[in-house]
Amino acid sequence: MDKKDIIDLLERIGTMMEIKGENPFKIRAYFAGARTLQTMEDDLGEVIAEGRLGDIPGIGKALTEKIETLHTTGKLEFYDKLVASVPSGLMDLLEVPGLGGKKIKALHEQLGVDSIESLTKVCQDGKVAGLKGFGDKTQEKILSGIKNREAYAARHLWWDARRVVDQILPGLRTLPEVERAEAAGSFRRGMETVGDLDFIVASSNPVPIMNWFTSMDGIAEVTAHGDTKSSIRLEGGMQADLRVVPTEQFYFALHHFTGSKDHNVRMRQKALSMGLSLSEWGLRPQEEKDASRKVGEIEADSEEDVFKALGLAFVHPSLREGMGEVEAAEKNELPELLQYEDLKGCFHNHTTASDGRNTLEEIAEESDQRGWEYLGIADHSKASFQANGLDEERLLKQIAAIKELNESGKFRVHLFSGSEVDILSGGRLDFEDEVLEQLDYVVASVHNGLSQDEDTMTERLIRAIEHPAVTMIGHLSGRLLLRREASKMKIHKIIDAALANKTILELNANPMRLDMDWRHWRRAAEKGLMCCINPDAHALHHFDYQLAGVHAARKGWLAKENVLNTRPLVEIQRYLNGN
Ligand code: DGT
Ligand code: CA
Ligand code: CA
Ligand code: ZN
Repeated sequence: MDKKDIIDLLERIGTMMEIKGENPFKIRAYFAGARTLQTMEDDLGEVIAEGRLGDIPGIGKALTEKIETLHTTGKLEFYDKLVASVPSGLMDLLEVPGLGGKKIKALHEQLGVDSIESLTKVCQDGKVAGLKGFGDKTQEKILSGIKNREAYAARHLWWDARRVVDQILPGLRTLPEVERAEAAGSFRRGMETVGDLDFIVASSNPVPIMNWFTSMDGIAEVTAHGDTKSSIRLEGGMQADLRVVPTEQFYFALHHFTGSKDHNVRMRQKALSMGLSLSEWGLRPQEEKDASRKVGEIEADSEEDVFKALGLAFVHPSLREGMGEVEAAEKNELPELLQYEDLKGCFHNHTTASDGRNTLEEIAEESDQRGWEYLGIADHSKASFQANGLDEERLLKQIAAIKELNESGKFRVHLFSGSEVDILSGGRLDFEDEVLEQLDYVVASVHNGLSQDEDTMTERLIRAIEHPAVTMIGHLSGRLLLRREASKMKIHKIIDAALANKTILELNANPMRLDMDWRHWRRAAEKGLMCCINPDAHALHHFDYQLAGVHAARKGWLAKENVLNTRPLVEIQRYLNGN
C-alpha cells in the first residue's frame, strides 16, 4: 500500500474510533500519525527498510508496526475488526459535509441516528439544532448536504462513464448482428457529468443484441428488456439504455439521442422553416405524416448528412447545447475545434516536494514521452500544510534544482519554475513579492475558507488577480463535481478583473473539477480572456486529464488561440517575460 492510501486509512481509523468514543489520546495518535506521514519528505519505503520509522516524532511503537504491516501487506487485521464493529449506516454519515466522528457519535448516542434516513428525520423534526455543539445553522447545513448527496448519487463523472463506455461499445461492435454502434446522450456531448448512458445501434436483427446487452457482466438489474429498447443498471449504479434501429434510421436516431433537448428543439424548428419534419425516425416533407410511407424521405449516410440536409455545417456533439450553435452553423461561424494534440505543455503540476507522487525527473521523462515542449512545476505553498506545501527555503531549492535539470540537457522538455500559491483569506498571497519574483510564473488558488460569502470571495479573488506576479488563477470556484458545490462569487466581475489585468484563468482539467465551468468560457473568451488547460497532476497518469479539459474547452467554444498552452515554447517564454 502506498503512502497516500496509508494516510487515508489512518484517518479513517481515527474517525471510526471517534464514532465509537474511544480514548482521545489513542485517537489523536492516528490523526497525528497521518499528518506526520503527509509532511515526511523521505520515501516511506526507504524509511521502513532502514528501520527509521519509529524514530520519527509523532509515530509511536504501535503505529510503526501498523504502518509497516500496511506498507508490506496492504492489510491490517485491527482495521478490519474496527470496520466490522461500526454499523455501516454510521459510516455513510461521513459523506454528509460537516459531519465527522465526534458529531456522528453525538447524533447516534443522543438521538439514535444510525442512517442517512434517520438523520434526515431528526433534522426535519428540529431535534438536531438543540444538541450541544450543533445549532440551527448546522442543522440546515446537514439537510442541504443530504439533499446534494441524493442529487449527486444520480449522476456520474464523465471520466467514470468513459470507462464503462470503453467496455460496452467495443463489445457491441464485435456482435455480428451489429452494423454500427455509438454512445449518444450527454456522454457524447462531453458533459462533465452524465445521468445515464444511451447506446444506439443499427441492425436488422435486434434480439441477439438485446440478449447480449442484458446479460453482460457487472449488471445489478435489468430494468427493461424489449425488442428494440432495453435498460440496465450496472453495479456501480450507472444506468444505460440501448436502442436498436434499422440502418437507414441510424444517423437520425444518433442525432436525436445525442441531444441535447434544446439543440433538438432548434433543429426541429430549422427543419420546419424549410417545410421538413425532423425526428429520431428521419427527415421528410412535413405533410408526409405517415412515417411508414417513405415518399420523399431524405437519406443520411452520416451525421454530417443530417446537418447538410438542413443547410447547416456539421455541429460537433460538444457544441450541441442549444446555445446558438444552430445559428452559427447556418452562417458557417462555428469555432474550429480544439484538439488534444494542440496542447504543447501545461502549468499546474505537483511533485513529491508537496503532495504529488512523482519526482521532477520522473515528470520530465513523462513529458518527453508525451512530446510536450514545456512543463510548469507548481507545488503547493506553505499555507497548504496538509498538502506539505513548500516554504520559501524549499521553494528556492526547487527553483535551483529545476534550473540545474534544464541546463543538464537530460530531457528535451523545458521545465518552468512556478508555485501554486495559496490565496489567503483576505486575498493576500502566501509568499512575499521577493520570493514570487524568483519564479517563472505563479498559479494562485484558494484552498481554504471556501464557504466565504459572495462579496468576500469575489474581493479576495480580484485582489489575487490584480497582483502583478500572478500569471493565472487555479481552479476558480473550488467545486468538486458531485461532491462539493462551487464557492459563491460574482463571476462576471471576476472575469472583467482578469481581462483588465491580463490574468489567465485556468481550466482545471481534473475530471472532478473542470473549473472554470465551460458555461462561462464562451463569452469570456470572446472578450479576450486567456485560458490555460492544466491537469493539476499529482501523478503521471493525471496528465491524461488534459483530454477531459479539451472536452470542456470545446463546450466553451474555445479555439486554439484562446488557450495559452497551445503555444510553442518560444512564445510562452516571451509571454512569461511580459512581451
Ligand atoms: P443525462 O442522461 O441526464 O446526462 O442527459 P442526456 O442528454 O443524455 O438525456 P437523456 O438520456 O434523457 O436523453 C438522451 C437524449 O435524447 C437527449 O439529450 C435528447 C433526447 N431526448 C430525450 N427525451 C427528449 C424529449 O423529451 N424531447 C427532446 N426534444 N429530446 C429528448
Ligand atoms: Ca443520458
Ligand atoms: Ca437515457
Ligand atoms: Zn489546488
